[in-house]
Amino acid sequence: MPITINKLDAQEILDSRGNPTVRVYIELSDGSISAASVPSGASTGANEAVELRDGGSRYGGLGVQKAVHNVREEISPVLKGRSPFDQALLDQLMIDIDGTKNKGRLGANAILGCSMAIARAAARACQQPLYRYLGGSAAVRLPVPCMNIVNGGEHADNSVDFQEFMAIPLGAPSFSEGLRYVAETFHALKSLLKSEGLATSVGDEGGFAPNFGSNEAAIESIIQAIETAGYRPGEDIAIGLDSAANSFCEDLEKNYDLKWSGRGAMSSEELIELSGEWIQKYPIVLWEDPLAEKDWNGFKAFTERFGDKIEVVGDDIFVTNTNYIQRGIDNNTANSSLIKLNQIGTVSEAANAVRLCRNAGWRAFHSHRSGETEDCFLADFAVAMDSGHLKTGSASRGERLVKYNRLLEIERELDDAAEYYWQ
Ligand code: 2PG
Ligand code: MG
Repeated sequence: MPITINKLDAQEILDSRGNPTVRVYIELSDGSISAASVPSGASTGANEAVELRDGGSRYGGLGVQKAVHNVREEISPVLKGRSPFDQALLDQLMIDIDGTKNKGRLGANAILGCSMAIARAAARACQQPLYRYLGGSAAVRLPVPCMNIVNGGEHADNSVDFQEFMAIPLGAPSFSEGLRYVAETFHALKSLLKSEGLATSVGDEGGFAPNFGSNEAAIESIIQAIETAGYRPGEDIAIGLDSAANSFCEDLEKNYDLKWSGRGAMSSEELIELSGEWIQKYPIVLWEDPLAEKDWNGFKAFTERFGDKIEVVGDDIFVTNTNYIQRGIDNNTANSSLIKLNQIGTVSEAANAVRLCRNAGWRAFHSHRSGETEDCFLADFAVAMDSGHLKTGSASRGERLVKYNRLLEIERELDDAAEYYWQ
């Protein structure tokens, strides 16, 4: 008897910020039950797939009971009796039932929960780990862990304009060694902050969130921490940034405003000029959202200037959507796209986005959301897609560590077959 889907069910749970999110349960005809939980962002792109929220007063309007209802009443009856191994077909069916361009009727949170749960259940039915089921036998590369050790922007209540400062262990010989390099740097940074009388409390993604005087001060402290931990900046550990520039550009006409850095308003050209000075001065190898999502021309100018030296990643501008990524490829807007499952809403569409990047000679950078759960789907997905790097927060907060620990587990399982390299 071929294995089929018996039913899907869902439940409202809480994410790492204490806000409601969706967990989906799937039951197969072999009696197995698998589950998956959906993350949620704070600095979201305008064109992301829609997270369905209930509104009203319950949980400040953030409840997801409608999405839960849609899993039970709309999605489950249609998927019942179908094969869990037809991921692309089932994802397309859910897109069709939803019937909107942005998954706004059923909710991308409802659809993604089902899509992830289906993949997990199918892997289990094949008695394969999820990364092997989704990626095949060639999926043996562990991603370089780009660890976000300083949080700012919309992820912390501090005086730092940029959202993320990542330590990237590109010179490490293996994933576990790379993770050790950046975890040791995290601890060195903590001691350094303490000695300077700065706060060591953490932001949404587990990175420190002190009141640095400027973005440069944050970068310089990280470089010092890398050295104190015994590593060579730029060779063992390099720097990655996510400016999340939407957050300091309310309106393109009114320019960018790095308010905490005391530099005031500046044009796209001036911001690119300043970025160039920092790229000269610091060992930066990756820069995400250096400009706002509407600033396609600025992105292109930035990529023309620095794209041969560093990875220029589009997050809010591409929202893991192949239509926007294709436009970016056609216009040389960047040379890499961030990949967030819930920005697009199905596993198949996220995998298509990765393939599109690869075929164009771009990189694909896998990412968690600032609101996360203990689900470690992302770790398996990043290995399956062979994209070579991911970001899933700092060396603190369980919802971040669970992904790194899952990658350690995968590395152990792959043993001598495990690969690790930066490009
Ligand atoms: C980002 C993400 C993840 P959020 O901007 O890259 O770090 O943040 O989930 O808040 O969009
Ligand atoms: Mg981002």
